[in-house]
Amino acid sequence: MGYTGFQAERRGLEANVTYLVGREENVLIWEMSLRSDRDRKVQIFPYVELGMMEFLREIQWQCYNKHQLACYPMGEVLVYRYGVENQPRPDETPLVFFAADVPVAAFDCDRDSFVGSYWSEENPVGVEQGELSDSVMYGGDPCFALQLDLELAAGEERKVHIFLGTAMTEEEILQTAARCRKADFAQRAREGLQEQWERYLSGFQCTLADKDAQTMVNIWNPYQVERNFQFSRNISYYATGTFRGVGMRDTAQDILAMIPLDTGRAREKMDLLFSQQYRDGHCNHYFFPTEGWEPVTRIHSDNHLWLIMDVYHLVMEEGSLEYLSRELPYYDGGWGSVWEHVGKSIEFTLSHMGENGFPLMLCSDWNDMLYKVCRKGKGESIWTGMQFGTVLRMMKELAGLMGESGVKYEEAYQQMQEKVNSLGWDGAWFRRCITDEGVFIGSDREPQAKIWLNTQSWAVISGLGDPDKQIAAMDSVRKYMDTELGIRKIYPAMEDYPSKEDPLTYYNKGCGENGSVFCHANTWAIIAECMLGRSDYAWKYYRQLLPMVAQARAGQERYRAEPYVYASNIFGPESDRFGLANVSWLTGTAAWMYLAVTQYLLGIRPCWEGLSVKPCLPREMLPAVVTRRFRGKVYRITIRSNDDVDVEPA
Ligand code: IFM
Repeated sequence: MGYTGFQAERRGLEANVTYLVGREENVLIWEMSLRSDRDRKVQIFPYVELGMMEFLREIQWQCYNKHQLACYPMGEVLVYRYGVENQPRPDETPLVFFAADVPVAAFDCDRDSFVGSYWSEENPVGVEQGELSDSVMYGGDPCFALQLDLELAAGEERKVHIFLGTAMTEEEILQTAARCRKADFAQRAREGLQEQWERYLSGFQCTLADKDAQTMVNIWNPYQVERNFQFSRNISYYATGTFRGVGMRDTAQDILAMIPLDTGRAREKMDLLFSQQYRDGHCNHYFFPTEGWEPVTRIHSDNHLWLIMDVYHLVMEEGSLEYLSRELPYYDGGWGSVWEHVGKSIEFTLSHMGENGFPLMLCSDWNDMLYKVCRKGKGESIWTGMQFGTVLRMMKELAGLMGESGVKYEEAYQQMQEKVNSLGWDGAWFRRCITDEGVFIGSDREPQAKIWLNTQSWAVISGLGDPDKQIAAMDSVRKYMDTELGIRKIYPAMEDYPSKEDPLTYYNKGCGENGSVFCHANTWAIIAECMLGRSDYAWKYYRQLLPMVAQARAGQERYRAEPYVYASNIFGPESDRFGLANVSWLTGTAAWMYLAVTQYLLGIRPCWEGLSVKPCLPREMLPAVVTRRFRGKVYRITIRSNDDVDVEPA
């Protein structure tokens, strides 16, 4: 885990390169090993195209900003200095360096000198000529290129290390490069990484009959969880780091899956999120701790409620109320304990109810697209009502543990229950929201977008739906929304709804928010089916979205995403590209899929009294064995059937 390797062989010369970042230094290590079948001279040209720290600057203003760039040698180390005057945090803009642990025969710092005017990186002129020109660059387009001349004896294996790193000063660069060049540095970095991942992944391991599921549970799903947790939606192959920052709702959900694996890291992120909450209980929507930019202050009806889920899960994982008394700042001044913070979340929703008794949508709920139903400030979210119900139950339980009365939470829950089962019920499923004009969206009476997945699954998750309605709603999901590649988010997709002039969405039919298989929302359907005890449906919904299964079923050319990471969505049947997976890596699917399989299908859930084990697996998945770290101990759990489990210290 945590490294990438490439291998090549040509005319008797074998080359392997592994790239990794260890824990000790801010350095990308390139570990290269070479072996030749005969004595020969080999030249290596490690090369890096350097940018301007922010890609937008390079696109918009390269012609001017290039005046502020410098790239030059310091002994055998190359250094890149990016002019910092316009950087958001000038004091934190580092120098970049490039070094090797073998003698450097020559170098280039100027990209034109290395690549050549009108040449390309496919055939750089420096490589063709077999000699770099020792170019320096003060104003222009920078690069790092080294020329390493080696002599290999037949059969000999030679290791070469190259280091691409950052440091604040030239002095620090020299010190870092010296530490990197020590004989065992790369090996220690590799071992450190291995230990780190092993510690993380050993929190939950399973043996399952379904080996695809086992691979996802043991390795790739928690790996994706970690990447999401680390980067929020800030960087990926898709998101660019320019506007998404740390999203309140996204990050609060990412935290849910980090809690069982590393409560320390989860706590740190929770502290950060709570510092974006205002004294009235609402939260900033996105913020930018790395860039230091102003946050996006739009108020959405769901953001502040996700925080309660984090707190509840953390308390149950730790079996301690200690985090509730932690004092944290409010964004608009003052401090409060975490218990006070979450109390404010509840108060905010209670004081922002619409005229039908559901929470005001404000600037949309979980479903981004709904911002259009509430532009006049009157639109209401039935789904947020269900999310509210879910966290009210958590608050009631926490209040009991705190020795306080939970009556106000119970009363609010009952009021919401009454609304959900009357106004919220459409006859065969639950409605989704109410527009400013009082139209119920997600109703059979409407011509399009008649049924929405989230209000069916959350009617079960919140427990708000009457028992017969919960079953009817999830049956409607199966009847109208399920496909062989997952459950659609809405059905039917919208074309000109509510009107051609002002449509609710510009997404094409079957794409993204408009009727794709939205993988994140599928996770809640799995959980809901588990809560209803319907293991066959739950497992079907889980298995059909395993990335390797979806890819195999759709066909590689149709699916076009990695077979080991969850994608945000897959184009639905109403698109002519049904089966095309989009936005893999950074999606709330990772965290919730992890919860769905570990806490609901395998059913291993922390609660105040200890570890509750209530699996919901179909017969063909039995038996299953899990090891789970919990409150400092490791347990081995054998699931022989959903009613026959053994828990013993591992
Ligand atoms: O909930 C959102 C998320 O914040 C960003 N991606 C889409 C989701 C559904 O609209």
